Amino acid sequence: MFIFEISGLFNTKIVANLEYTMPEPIYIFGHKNPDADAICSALAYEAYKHAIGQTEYIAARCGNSNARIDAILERFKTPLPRFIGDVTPRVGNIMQSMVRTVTKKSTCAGALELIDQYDVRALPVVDEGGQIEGLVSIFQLGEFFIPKPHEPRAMRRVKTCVQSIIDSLNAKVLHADNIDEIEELFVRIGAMDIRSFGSHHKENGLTSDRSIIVVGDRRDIQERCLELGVRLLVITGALEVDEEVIERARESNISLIVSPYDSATTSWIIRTATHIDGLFEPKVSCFSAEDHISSVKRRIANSNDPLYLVVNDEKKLIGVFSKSDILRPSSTRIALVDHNELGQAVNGASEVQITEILDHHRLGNIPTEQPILFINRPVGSTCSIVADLFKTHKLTPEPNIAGIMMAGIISDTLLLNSPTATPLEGELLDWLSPIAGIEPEALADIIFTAGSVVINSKPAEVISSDCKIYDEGELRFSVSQIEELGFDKFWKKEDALGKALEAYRIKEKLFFSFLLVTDINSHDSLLVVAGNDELKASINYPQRGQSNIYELSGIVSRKKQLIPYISSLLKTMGVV
Ligand SMILES: [Mn+2]
Repeated sequence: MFIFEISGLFNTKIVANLEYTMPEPIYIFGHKNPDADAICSALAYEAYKHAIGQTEYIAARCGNSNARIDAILERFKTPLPRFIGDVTPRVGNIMQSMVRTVTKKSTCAGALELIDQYDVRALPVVDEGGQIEGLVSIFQLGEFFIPKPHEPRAMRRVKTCVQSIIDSLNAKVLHADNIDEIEELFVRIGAMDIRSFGSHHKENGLTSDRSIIVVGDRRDIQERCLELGVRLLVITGALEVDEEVIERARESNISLIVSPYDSATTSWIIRTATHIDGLFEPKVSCFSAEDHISSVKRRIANSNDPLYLVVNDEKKLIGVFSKSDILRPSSTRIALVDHNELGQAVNGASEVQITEILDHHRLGNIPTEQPILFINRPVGSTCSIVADLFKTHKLTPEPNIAGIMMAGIISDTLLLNSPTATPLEGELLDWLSPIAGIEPEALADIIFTAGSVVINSKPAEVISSDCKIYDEGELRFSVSQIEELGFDKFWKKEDALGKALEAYRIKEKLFFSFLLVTDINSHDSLLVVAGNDELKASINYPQRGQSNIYELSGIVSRKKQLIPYISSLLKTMGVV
């Protein structure tokens, strides 16, 4: 039998086994363009989950780090969470990597045995290098074996080599010749009288050298076959063959073998020795492991293939899937921290299961199919919520995790100076500070002097570093925020930043884009606006001359001050 495992699948196999014993990871994601709280709360929530025994939760991120995040993680010796830019379910997530395959030289018997043993409806046909050649299904094999009385010749046809017949029958070889050549042969049982045998043979119009004769211990028929010069003589029932007959077979170079089975079984098995070459379907649908499930669903909607093949760039088979695999709900699960709007979530979030949301922002619209854990508290940071979970459950975080939670709190509340800060943040900093071994003020210094985004980044990166996109009815807009020690550096780049903001608005097709530049020292902000004149005219904060910059005295919080202002502004304008 010519069945082999495709090389390179062994690694996948091990992974598959591990996944079977270990639950699949549930990734904890902060929002796109993550800020310190998004990264810190994902790391802290992972630590909390592990502390309560839910080790399948793993922190992740769907955006790049920045100088502030780097400074925090360096101080607390913690690596950045793993980057996963897209969780859209793909073929690679659902395909079966352990695939049984056949080659063109495999026999029907071999294929049927695999189909039966592994309870599959089809087998991929590959070449010696593992490249895909087609698919053989139980329907195609059935077609070959179903009796067609009006085509008696087709029912006796075998396309194979003598070696495959020997293997299928597990036959004893008395004489064999040219056993590897693929031939089209016709099987017949020598059951009739010797007189009719010869004439019947002629009538069929088949040359003797394409005949396989299956016969018991009937010496007269055996000798007649040797005279006629048949291709293969098969003696059944493990019967003894006269030495004289063997000798004559050798002399006439006629292959002679002994089958352990009776004549009916033997002739049936000879037919199953037919090679699947010529029986399989060479036109098959191939997919890449990277293909999105949603697009595959559309592609196969009207197809009834028993199996779909997954190939790599070299056209080598790496997995298979069926229609039911693709229709099963996604097994990918994620938890969201520091956001609850799909527009801000990792790409593909709407196509996977969201198991939990921990947040402190306004409620966006995120429908779920199942009930989920949803904690949304109007507190200063998501790290406050996680730290409070540790505290309430009387769990002491590791010093580095305590420090990371302090960093999220300090960063989001500007060291408790933002109007978003609540009494909870003060209590939590008092609790965490001795565990982490650092004073909040000392940590605030590290965080806020970590480097000016305006100086260290290109204008386009300044806009995208902490940028959130919001949906308000049909309208989409973005609000980016950067925090600086004083506005001096901003004024040097004001023109470039204004242009980058407008470019971003056009690229993302947004109604408007805002950039909130906050001075951590004075707790004031400047607002850079990219949008139409009507919008600009409606903003009732002082404008800097004729520029697109407004002075927002006492405003430091995007979520608690600016977003509510924008909502009322849009209502006043009558656009939502
Ligand atoms: Mn936050």
